[in-house]
Amino acid sequence: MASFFFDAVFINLFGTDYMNTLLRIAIQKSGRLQEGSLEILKESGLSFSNGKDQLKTQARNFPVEVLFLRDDDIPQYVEDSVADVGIVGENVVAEKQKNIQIIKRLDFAKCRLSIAVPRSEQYTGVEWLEGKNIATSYPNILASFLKKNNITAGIHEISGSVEIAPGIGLADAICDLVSTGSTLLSNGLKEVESVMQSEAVIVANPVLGPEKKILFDKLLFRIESVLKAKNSKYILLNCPNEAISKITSVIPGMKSPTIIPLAREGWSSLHSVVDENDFWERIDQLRAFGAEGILVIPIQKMIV
Ligand code: PRT
Ligand code: ZN
Repeated sequence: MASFFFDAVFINLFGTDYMNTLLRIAIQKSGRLQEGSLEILKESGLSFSNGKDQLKTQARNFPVEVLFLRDDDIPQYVEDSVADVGIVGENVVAEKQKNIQIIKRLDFAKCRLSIAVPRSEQYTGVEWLEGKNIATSYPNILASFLKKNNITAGIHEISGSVEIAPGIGLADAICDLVSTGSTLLSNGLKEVESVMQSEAVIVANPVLGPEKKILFDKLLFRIESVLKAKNSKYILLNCPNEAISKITSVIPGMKSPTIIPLAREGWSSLHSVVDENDFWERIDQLRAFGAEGILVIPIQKMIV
């Protein structure tokens, strides 16, 4: 009975019988990408269990199977079509050089891949690296950075604790991920070159079949709605009627703001959407134009 209902829902939702087609999504099993990956899928309406020792699970309400993997393996699995799509750091995508496409940046797990040297060194510029030994877990990215800068240096590949390499005499410099910079600081290193910026991305196999493509487009549409909502705030304020046009020019909203007259003569309530990034600047302008009683509310989903 439960299974009949499940199949019937798929047939109704997608217009065709998709019960045999599952979109397989690979996400990190545990680590820095796990929480953000689960959050974005769950906020996109997917309901599934994610027990500690689970290798895969099927969503209860969308034809998706989630695979829990090591992040380094995700590009290979997507290239081999073991997974159709995956969520992984741009740094890993660039390093692994697989035949996969970056579809969307996801605005979490932001970091940079940087070169760092001991704080005591007089770093004069990229030419300082000539003839030096650099420890890294990202030999391919580092090699193309050095080539681009016409530097010949030794690349010493290590898989973890890269930051200790100069201290134990293993290398002159390191090339590693940095977010707050505190790991470099506590190991007596300073960041001298930024090699690449990175964040979590959705990657896909470039040749998804037509049924999987439909499922992926549906999921992507939901993910985009979640991301847009995260970057926007719903704003309500009161203003004198003569300020409406100036205020509208500052917060034009999705199409145009909603304006509702207040019981108080000559005043209106104005509702709109404002971009998170220039939020404080806008608020200052609104106050200068006479806006009062400003309320700002998070948006859960945004369908434009
Ligand atoms: O087990 P598995 O192989 O799946 O995980 P992992 O241990 O290889 O990866 P994990 O979970 O550490 O990182 C997964 C991804 O998170 C990376 O590939 C990046 O895309 C992203 N990310 C974002 C980071 C960082 N920020 C980060 N700060 N990955 C690692 N770090 C490390 C960095 O290597 C260094 O040791 O954190 C330290 C620096 O941090 P700060 O804040 O001190 O600068
Ligand atoms: Zn890893």
